[in-house]
Amino acid sequence: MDAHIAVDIGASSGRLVLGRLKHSKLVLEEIHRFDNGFRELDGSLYWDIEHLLEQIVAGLQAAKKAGVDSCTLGIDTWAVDYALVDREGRRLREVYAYRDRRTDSAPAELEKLISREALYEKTGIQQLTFNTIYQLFAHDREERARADQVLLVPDYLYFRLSGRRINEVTNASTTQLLNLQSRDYDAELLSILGMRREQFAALTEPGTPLGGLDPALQQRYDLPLCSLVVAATHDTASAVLGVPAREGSSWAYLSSGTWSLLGVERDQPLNTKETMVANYTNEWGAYGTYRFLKNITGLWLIQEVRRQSGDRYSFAELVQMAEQSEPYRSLIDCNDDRFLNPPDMAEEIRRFCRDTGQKVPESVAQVARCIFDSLALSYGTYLDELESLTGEPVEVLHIVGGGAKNELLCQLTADATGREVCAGPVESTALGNLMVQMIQTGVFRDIHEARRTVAESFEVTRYKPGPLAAGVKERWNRIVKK
Ligand code: LFR
Repeated sequence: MDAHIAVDIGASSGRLVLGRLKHSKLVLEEIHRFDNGFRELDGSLYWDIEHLLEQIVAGLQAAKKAGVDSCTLGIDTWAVDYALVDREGRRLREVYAYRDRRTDSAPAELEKLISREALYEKTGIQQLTFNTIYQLFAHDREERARADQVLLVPDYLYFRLSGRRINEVTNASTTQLLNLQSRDYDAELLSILGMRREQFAALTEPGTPLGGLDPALQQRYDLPLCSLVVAATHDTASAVLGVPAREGSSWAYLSSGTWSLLGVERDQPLNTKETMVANYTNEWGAYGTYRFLKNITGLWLIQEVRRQSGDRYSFAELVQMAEQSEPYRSLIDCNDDRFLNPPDMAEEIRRFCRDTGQKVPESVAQVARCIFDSLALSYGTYLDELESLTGEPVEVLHIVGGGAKNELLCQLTADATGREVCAGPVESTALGNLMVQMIQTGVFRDIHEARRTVAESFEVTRYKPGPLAAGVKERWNRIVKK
């Protein structure tokens, strides 16, 4: 089988990408792209999961039209969100979106039942109000008890395509319910939630073959013959696999999309008191790795400014406008909770600047500039922190994902981190998804060979650090919460 398809769905868009090895190079072709986003229904935020399924089917039909008769298929999406299904596999309700505010008080409530320290010691997962543990804790009790199984979003999509139920591990770790020692769901945490182990499926490693599509689906829609392979279903896990890093070099990654995930790949978790206080996570990776990283509110800031201005400007235009705007005029603490899902992002940014006694960004250009400057400065702060927590120097920062094509942000990042930035590939998530399929089918021997091939197949752009304007770091340190 020489055709491989990655279904890669992020918070704002999804795509089906066809990957093939041609003359020792990995060649990608986007065969279908669609919008994604959550919407409000009766005061709650939900994803339109049926829309995603329809789009996967439409993408597979497009692949067939393009001449793909048989292929392997892997799926990745964002993390933490879940479907509850009954014994027959019927969904009990729409899938909540993680920015829904029903979990605001959940961390404090749960802390009455288990301390933050104990929770972190067991799981090594950073505290984010939307982790599945908090979402399940805040979920309607009766419905939670009635659920036959909890399937995270990509698990659910695999289930709907094949009828098979799994909990893939890279994503399952973001539930904050897995125990690092036993490498399974933690019995105490489940009992705090009033849940049973059987309500979760078997933990399944990336690279596990899952058989074919549901035959009824395949015939009804005239789809290619697909062999499903379990991808690293958490998009960030796939994105990190797709980093074209050289073996033995000291590198960190920044997976830059709706979120900015800044971290290093390790073969052991690091869950000390210090890493807990600094709120770093140890998400499980493919092939025995851990992603030691921090979530930084990423391009979501600019995506929301754009959306709320009625999509008046393209992203490229916003970057261009920001480029011509005064640098470091106003700065925001990107990880302040107020930016999680405000009704008006530009207004919230202005309010932050007002509250912290700074010049207020008035024009869209000034708001965009404030976002890019602040993101870059965040990366600088957290990269230094990361180095000191791991005790290992980072020489190169690989930026992958959509943010890698934002030249302004890449240069600002090189300046703010004082490190060489290697930007690209943009499609690292789809690549990571494909790499697992290609390792499973024997195209690549292992992840090292796959990464070497990615490095040889895609151009990266290098940015050398320049000097930071005087006084910027001091101003930044004053406004950012530690
Ligand atoms: C990125 C991502 C992050 C996760 C967030 C919510 O798309 O998967 O890794 O923390 O979305 O699921």
